[in-house]
Amino acid sequence: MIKKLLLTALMPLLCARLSFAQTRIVQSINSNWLFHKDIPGSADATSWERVSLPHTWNTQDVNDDEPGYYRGKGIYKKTIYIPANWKDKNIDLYFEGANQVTQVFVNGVFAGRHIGGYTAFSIPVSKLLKFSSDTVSANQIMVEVDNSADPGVPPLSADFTFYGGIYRNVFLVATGRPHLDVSGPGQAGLRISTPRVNEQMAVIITNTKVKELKDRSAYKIINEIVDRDGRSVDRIEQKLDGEGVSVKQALSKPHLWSCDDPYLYRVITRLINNKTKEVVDQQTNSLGIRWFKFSADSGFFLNGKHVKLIGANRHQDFRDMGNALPEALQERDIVLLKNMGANFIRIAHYPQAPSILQACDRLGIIASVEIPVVNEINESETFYKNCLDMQREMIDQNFNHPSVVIWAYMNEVLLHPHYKEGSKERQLYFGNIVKLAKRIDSLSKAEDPARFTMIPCNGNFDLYNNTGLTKVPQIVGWNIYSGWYSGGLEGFERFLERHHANLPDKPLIVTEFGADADIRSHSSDPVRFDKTIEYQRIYHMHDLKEIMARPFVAGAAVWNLVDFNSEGRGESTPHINTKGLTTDAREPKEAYFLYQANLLKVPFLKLGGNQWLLRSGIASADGTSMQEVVVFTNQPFVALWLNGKLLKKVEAKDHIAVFQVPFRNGLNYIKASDGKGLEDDQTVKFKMIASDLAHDTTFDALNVSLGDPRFFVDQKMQQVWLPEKPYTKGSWGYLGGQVFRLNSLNRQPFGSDKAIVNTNNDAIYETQRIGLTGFKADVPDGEYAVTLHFAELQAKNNAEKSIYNLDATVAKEVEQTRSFDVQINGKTILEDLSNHNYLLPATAYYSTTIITAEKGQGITIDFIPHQGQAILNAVQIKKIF
Ligand code: GCB
Repeated sequence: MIKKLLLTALMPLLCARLSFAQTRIVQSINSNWLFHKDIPGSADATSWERVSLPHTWNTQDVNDDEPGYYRGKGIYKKTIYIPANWKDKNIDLYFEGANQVTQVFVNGVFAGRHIGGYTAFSIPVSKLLKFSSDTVSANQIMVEVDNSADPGVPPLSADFTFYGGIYRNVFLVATGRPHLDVSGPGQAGLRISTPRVNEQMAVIITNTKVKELKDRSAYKIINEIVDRDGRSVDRIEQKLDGEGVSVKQALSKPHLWSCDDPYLYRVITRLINNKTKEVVDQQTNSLGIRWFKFSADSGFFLNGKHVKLIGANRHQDFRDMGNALPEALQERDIVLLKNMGANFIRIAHYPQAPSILQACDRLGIIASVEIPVVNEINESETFYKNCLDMQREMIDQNFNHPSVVIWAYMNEVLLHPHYKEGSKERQLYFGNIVKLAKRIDSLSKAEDPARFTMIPCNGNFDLYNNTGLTKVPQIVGWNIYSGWYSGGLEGFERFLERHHANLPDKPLIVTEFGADADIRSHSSDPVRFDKTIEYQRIYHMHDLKEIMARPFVAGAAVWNLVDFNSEGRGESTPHINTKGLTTDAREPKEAYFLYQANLLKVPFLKLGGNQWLLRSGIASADGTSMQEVVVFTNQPFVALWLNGKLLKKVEAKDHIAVFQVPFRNGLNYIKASDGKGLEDDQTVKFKMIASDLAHDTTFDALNVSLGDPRFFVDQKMQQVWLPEKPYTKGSWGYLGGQVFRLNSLNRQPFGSDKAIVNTNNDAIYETQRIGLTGFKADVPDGEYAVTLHFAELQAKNNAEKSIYNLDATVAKEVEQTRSFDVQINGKTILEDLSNHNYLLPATAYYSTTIITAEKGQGITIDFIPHQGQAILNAVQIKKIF
């Protein structure tokens, strides 16, 4: 013991004697690049734009009304200045990621190529650089990146945007000679494993290579493990037997890494010149000591203790930034996850920025990482090779992260079977998928026997079993969307039970479950596909409860932590998949609070409706309007105050306390409290619509979305669109007709999922009333602007299809299905409105008319059909004076 203490005390002194002659230099070269798209013959091809990395060229075009985005080549160039005294160094360019095929040229000479958009790569450039006797010399770097669709490179298709560009950091890495293997700054090139760990001891093995080693007897390795306080806890010197180095160390009573206590040591590997004692090269890696296992019966165990893995998937893009995110925004997502109470992330569908797993290590989030083989494969050796290369690169680059416990591959790979059902080709295709899965799986096990492998499958249980795919990995992941893409919520637990009964030996993770929510849509009667915040909350409440109730479910990851771009999607927020627990700008939705209430160990209380601070409704007899307010909490009781008065105290059920709140016109101050000091408050602006419109001298505006049971809030315009209702005397509403329903799929309670061109308020246009004869509002006398909104939802020509749109069609040509006149207070204001003029498929058309309402006549809108049925998507009545 004394000897050990003495050694520990002396260690800094021993180290202090080492001099750091020519250890590696790692510096980013992100700023001041020039860029252009390489479109032959276009103006873009010659004019250089000044950009900094991370950069993508698709930030704008993924969000416009045009289908598709630029998938082609982009050229980057930059002058780098290399010091004269680097002449004898080994110099690499290290790319953290560029999508998806990258070629690098130095001073006009080809330097290297990398295939795949999501793993890092090093390009050796020493031989191509120019040196002069000046202090520095200019060298030209040119990088050609191509994100064209390529049948040999996964992903072939997926529900996310394949942004092109050098969208992660680029570094110059210079080492002396000889040097430790270089793969990147502070990672890979060196693998640390912990083959034996328990509470008493840990065996730590560091494997690396010494490159360009001429005389092995002249050098040695010193490997040192340093604790969090900077104390050296183990140090070992080792002679070199050759290029390969394997250093074995042991720690007694190691401080274990866990989700609650993510303790990290550092491993410092130094290459020392025996004679001069100089440190020739040095690498530092973090080390988390833990052991884990998955059991098919009882789930996941970390350091011998059961841990239910609950978290989310994460896509890497951000609103208006594409996938080119600075470090701070990468890390912010892991903090978001941690603050949610989560302990798990599925990094899907591709490896992400190094800072993601670094943050997981630091914050104690368990991770699964996977390569981007999604939906389908290409049956070619090139494709197979690229899959295997990606898996190898992914494992190599992320090997040292204690947070990683799973290497995954092939998301929902049987989704696009390419060939006809029952055909031989299809059978062969499935066979090839299974063969490839086996190759990837055995590569993973050979590269890293300590981690588990996983395939995330979609909800077709029989298909994945019958092909034999579920037999290949150690863990089966299921993406289960019961209550969203299929059936009712209860299908979820049936699916889980089915797995357990049929695959009793396979650990199970719910790799995806989720429901879309557009933060502008709300409902007092939420249903599947309505995309309301309330349905998303109900969906997650249900699934989370079922996940928690089953010990055999090792873990689950919500789809998705964040809303993300998927250019091909339509729906109410075109190009955005809104299954996030936050928006693409990371504003939390209610479901995020639901997870906090369920998972956080510290007392938690949060008012829902954070995106519903502008409300509207119809006054009841006492002048108030009753609407639901929910509070998320892990405390037993919640009291709610409205405008300073106690409304009610209720018991929270399943971590939610529900209140009916009588809102009054204007500002409503709401406060929720657990009675023990936890409080949350919000001010809701309520726009009251009088029940007796005719006598409402304060009447201001009425916005109604026809065919729609939801509220739609437009924060920017400060407008709330009310659900439709039939006309009643003294009030307002439609006359006749029915709610538009999709005849083909008939699975939506209302509306269409087409992206509507020419508007940002797609939801308003996606529902409509058809065959109505009129709309009436008994407003007081005055001058009004009446705006009618239309979009043709039924045009028949279906030119473009996307499986990711619930209603999978976008019509290209117009076929005449209807024509009608519109009159307001007896005056024809739209004559022969038809598909041959303004009513174009999935295109917003609106028109405002100024109307004088006098002698108590109010506003009456009549629809007079000539062909087919009249339609109305929305109406706005605004009092001017
Ligand atoms: C899935 C896919 C994921 C999609 C998601 C969805 O099953 O794995 O890539 O984004 O469903 O939202 O449809």
